[in-house]
Amino acid sequence: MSFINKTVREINCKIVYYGAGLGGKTTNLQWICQQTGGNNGGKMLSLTADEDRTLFFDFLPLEIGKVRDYKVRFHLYTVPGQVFYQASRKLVLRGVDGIVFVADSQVERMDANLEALEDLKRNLKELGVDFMELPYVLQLNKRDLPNIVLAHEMRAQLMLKNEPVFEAIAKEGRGVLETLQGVGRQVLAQLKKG
Ligand SMILES: Nc1nc2c(ncn2[C@@H]2O[C@H](COP(=O)(O)OP(=O)(O)OP(=O)(O)O)[C@@H](O)[C@H]2O)c(=O)[nH]1
Ligand SMILES: [Mg+2]
Repeated sequence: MSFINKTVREINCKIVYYGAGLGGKTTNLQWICQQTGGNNGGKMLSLTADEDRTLFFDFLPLEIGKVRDYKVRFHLYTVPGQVFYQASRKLVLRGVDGIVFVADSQVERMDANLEALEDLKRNLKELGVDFMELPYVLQLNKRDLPNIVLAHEMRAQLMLKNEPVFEAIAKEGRGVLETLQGVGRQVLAQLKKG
């Protein structure tokens, strides 16, 4: 559901970082913003509450290049992971073109990851989005911490449809751009089809 402006020949694609609270969604965008700042990156807008928890969303526009003479821009968003921001998450998902699910690798966060996945599937269904057709990648974040679940166990529990999986340490920028490229490639492939 990319937004195509024929007059100025621009296409805006919406990519949403989804996942449980404190998983590292905002950290991913901060890293991307740092890496791209000034060049093809725009300014990052964050609406935060106490202790930097996302209140409504973060937003980062990125210029990607051209597809068939149209300038393509990715609009990166994060949702607020805290359970009680359910309504905001659904709003942010409106018109989504691709999703990065940021899973927290810590043993004690696996239940929260699973709950966030259920929440994602429910919201997409309510918005009438066909998840099986949607560009989607899974990121296993916080691989630097000691008490983490083995990657293959996380895959077994969290994978939904044979999606690409990326291990990451978002705090250090590891795996962050790979994850973005993973979902971006799928979004561009959909665009070219359309
Ligand atoms: N050790 C470690 N800490 C991380 C990593 N990525 C993020 N963090 C930390 O985890 C905390 C939460 O990160 P955020 O990016 O704010 O998490 P969020 O998913 O946006 O959280 P909400 O906005 O509440 O949904 C911060 O203190 C980050 O520095 C990582 O790979 N390793
Ligand atoms: Mg956040």
